Amino acid sequence: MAKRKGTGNREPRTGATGGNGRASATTAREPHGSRFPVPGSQSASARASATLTRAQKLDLYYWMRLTRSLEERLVALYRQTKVVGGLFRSLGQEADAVGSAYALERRDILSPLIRNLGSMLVKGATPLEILRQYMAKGDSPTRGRELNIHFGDTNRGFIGQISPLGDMVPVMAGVTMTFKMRRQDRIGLVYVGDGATSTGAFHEGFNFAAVQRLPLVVIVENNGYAYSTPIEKQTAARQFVDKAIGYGVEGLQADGNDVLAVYDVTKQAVDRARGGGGVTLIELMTYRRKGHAEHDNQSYVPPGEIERWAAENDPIDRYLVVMREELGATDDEIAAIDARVAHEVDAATDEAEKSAPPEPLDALIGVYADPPRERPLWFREGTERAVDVNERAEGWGTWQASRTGSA
Ligand SMILES: Cc1ncc(C[n+]2csc(CCOP(=O)(O)OP(=O)(O)O)c2C)c(N)n1
Ligand SMILES: [Mg+2]
Repeated sequence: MAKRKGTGNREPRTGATGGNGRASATTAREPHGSRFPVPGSQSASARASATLTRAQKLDLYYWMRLTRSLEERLVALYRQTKVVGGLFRSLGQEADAVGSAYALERRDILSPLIRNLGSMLVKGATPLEILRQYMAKGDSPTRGRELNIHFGDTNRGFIGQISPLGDMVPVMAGVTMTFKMRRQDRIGLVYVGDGATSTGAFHEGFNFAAVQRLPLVVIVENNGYAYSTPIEKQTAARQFVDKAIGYGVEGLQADGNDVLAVYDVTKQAVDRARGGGGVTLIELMTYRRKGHAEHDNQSYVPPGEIERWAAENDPIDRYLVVMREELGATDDEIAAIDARVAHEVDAATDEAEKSAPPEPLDALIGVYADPPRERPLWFREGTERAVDVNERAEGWGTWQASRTGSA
């Protein structure tokens, strides 16, 4: 009888586990009975996060809360039609981006995707930039020419993503190759979704980075879906971390909704890369609680699945338990962080709302070294004139003729 595959890799794991059977100094912890175990209930002494200060651990909460609140604000703006283009949420996945980016040094570079807003915030992107970018304002980082979080700043350590899935893997292979060739003590981190692992670009980039032993960490964020495609239809592999075997690199897997486990497993891979040990593939087990984008009604998701993850495995709810029980965080302390986040998001929204839309000529700036100056507004004089004067080939007849059908 054919073995049913796929469902096994939807179960969240606890902590970090070696995924490819190779010897690995992981922070492996035995799963216990609970389906969604509360983090921190295991021995924590071997964990890298054990060396984080209390303030740093509270910081992790701040970044996750900021990510969620900023996205919630974006939803409100989207419904007011103030967001231009799609809106992509990381609801329920905030721990992945935040915990992993937190394991990097300032000089390291990461390449985020649409669900990694939190990693950009950790790296220094501001809520104001994000809001202006989503609202396509003239003073947004890309002057209104690119949407959502498609912008980068190498000084702050995040590079601008492009949409074709998997393509950032070869890009980051190139980035980390420069680190290696220049003998710089820097590493790179690239995020991909489960869907992106099926692309040729992912394979080529990964293989190249592995062969060259580049200082690169590849995070596969397994959130169960690539648009409407569930992972059972994405891969015949039992789990994504198994792909590490084929590339000859270390593979690790962690509970992506446990921010400390994400930090631990990323720090382990980062340290290996920094020490010359090459690429690590990390599979983070999480769940996409919203549709691919705000317009997607998730009709393809089995009933109850989203609600179950929301009720039982929310990364912020889970971390609040850790904060209270292990860090002794008080209600007042938590409320103060929440209030700080609310204030920052409100202030950034007020500021972003004031910004003007881009000027038409902005479209040319940064594209041409010497942008054309003559008749800058020809395209605003009407489609008819624009087509006739600039595009209509001789022999096509006149505009008027094409409209009326006369020769
Ligand atoms: C090569 C390529 N094919 C298709 C698309 C359209 N597309 C954009 S996002 C997406 C789903 C991505 O799923 P996954 O990689 O799992 O990331 P997630 O959205 O779950 O974070 C698809 C199919 C694309 N951008 N690039
Ligand atoms: Mg996915």
